[in-house]
Amino acid sequence: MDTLLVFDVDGTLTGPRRRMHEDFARFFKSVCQNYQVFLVSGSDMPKLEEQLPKDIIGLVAGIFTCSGNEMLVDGQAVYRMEHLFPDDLTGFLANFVDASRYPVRTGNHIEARTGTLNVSVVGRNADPKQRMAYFTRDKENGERQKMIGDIMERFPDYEANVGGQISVDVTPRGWNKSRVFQELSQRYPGRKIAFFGDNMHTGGNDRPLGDAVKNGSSDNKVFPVEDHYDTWKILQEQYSQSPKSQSQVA
Ligand code: M1P
Repeated sequence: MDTLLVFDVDGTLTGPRRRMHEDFARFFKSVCQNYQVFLVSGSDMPKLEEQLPKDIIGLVAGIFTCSGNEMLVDGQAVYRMEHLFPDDLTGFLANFVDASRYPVRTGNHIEARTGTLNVSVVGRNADPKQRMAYFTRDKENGERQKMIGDIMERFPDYEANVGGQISVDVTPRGWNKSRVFQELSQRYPGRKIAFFGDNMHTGGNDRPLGDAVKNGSSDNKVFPVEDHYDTWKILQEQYSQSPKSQSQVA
C-alpha cells in the first residue's frame, strides 16, 4: 500500500506566511496526483488559502488546520474542536505581551482559532522584516521558550508550542498536531505515514506529530526539514515516482 504523505505548511511547503514558490507548486502538484497528501497547519484555512494555490488545495486528500483541531475534506469540515479559554489564561497572555521589553508592537497579539490561541509579542500584523527582527531577537533571548515555560507551569491543563517565526500556539493539553496521527490511523489502518515538518525540536509544534508518527510504526518516516527547498529535495529523491511505477521498477 502506498504511503500517506503529511506536510506541515509554514516553513515546510512555504516560507513563513509566504506564498508557495511557483516551481515547487508545479512539482508538488504531481506529488498530490500520485499520493494521498494531507496538510497540517497551526494556522487557519483563510491563511492557507492565501499561501497555497487553489489547485493544490483541491487535490489534497485532507487538510488539518488550527494544530489539528479542525479537519476539512473537499472544503467541508469533518470535525471542529471548539474550546472556551479561561479569562485568567487570556489575561496572563495579554500581560506577558504588555510586559515584554521587545520594543515593537504591530497589533493582533492574541488570535483566537478553533481550539487554539495564537500569541505573538510583536503581533500578527508584522511585515516580513519585522518578523525576521523578532525571530532573531527571540533566538538570542529565548522569549518564546520563557512564555511556554510560564504557561505550562501556571496552567497545567494547557500546553504551548512554538508555532512558526513569531508566535506561540496555546491549546488544551493534548490538543496538538498528534491528533492528526490518531485520525489518519483510524481512517487508513495499516497505511504507512511520512511526515515532513520544520519544527520538530523540543517545544516545536511539529514535534508531537513527529513523535506519534515515529512511535506508530517502524515503517513510518519523519523528515525534519530546514525549509521548503529541503522538502522539495527529499520529495524528488524519494517520492517523485508514482507508487505504481515504483512497484513496477521493484
Ligand atoms: O503553521 C506554523 C505557524 O505559522 C504561524 O506562525 P508564525 O506567525 O509564528 O510564523 C502561525 O499561524 C502559527 O499558529 C502556526 O503554528
